Amino acid sequence: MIKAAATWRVKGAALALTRPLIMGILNVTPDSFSDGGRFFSRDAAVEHATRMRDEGADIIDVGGESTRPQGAAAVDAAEEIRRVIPVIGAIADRVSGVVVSVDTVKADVARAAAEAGAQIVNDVSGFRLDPRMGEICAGTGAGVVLMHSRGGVTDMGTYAHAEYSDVVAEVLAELRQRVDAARRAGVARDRVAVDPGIGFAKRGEHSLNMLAALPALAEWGYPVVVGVSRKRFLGELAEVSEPAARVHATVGANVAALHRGARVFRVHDVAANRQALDVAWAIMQREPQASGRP
Ligand code: PMM
Repeated sequence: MIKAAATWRVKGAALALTRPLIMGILNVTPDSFSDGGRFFSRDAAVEHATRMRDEGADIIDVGGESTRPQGAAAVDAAEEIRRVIPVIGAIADRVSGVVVSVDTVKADVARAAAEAGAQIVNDVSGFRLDPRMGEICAGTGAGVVLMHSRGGVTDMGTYAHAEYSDVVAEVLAELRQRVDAARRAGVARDRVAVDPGIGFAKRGEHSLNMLAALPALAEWGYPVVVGVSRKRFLGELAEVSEPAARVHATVGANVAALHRGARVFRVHDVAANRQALDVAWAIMQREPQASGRP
């Protein structure tokens, strides 16, 4: 039996994990792989966040630096702040009923985001790339997502570091080190969530193995986040080359991940995932009836 966390504490709120949580993706990057440049203006970002909220998103994850596989461009902290802070401030002010998260690997961006209203820091490097991240997050009281990856922002989305002899054992060991580092820096246990980093330094078979192994990660007792949305391994499995057309593949992966212990789902297509996860969850809450009668 999986020993699931009941709540995830974030800055100023406690998120009940009594149903699957959806984190809607809002990339404010000119080069994001699947929605490149479309949500760059503040008003357009607020509009998109509002729509995701109305479709059932619990969290809006705002990111200003892409990790896309085909030549992600590193962004300095000043440029990233210029992109994400006005959007985070506007969502925090104008979109009620959602928690705002910042997708960044930089402590200066995390601090500015927390001041602008972000309640979660989602770090795809698991505090690996900026040693001040733990201290800043501990100080702000943010909830944190510690994701597994290898390499820097420009190559973590590639296969440059995708060499494993036992992917599950190695990813879990490396992620465990990130959790221990965050805890040592003072981040409270109930503010930590973990993410296996689907597609980050992982080929398709590695991502599938990590999704299959989610019960081992959920055993740690932290909420498990997964980000499969529109990713390349789904395109390979379902033979769909256009990322925006991978919604059905995404839903399939998320339902399987829910069943194996994931509780927070980072997605582009909120409505489809909300429907599917709510239905799958309702079925999972029932005991099997022995008689077979309706
Ligand atoms: N994937 C991307 C970006 N941020 N954060 C978490 N926690 N988990 C992920 O899997 C993840 C992430 C890359 O996807 P995008 O370019 O569509 O945002």
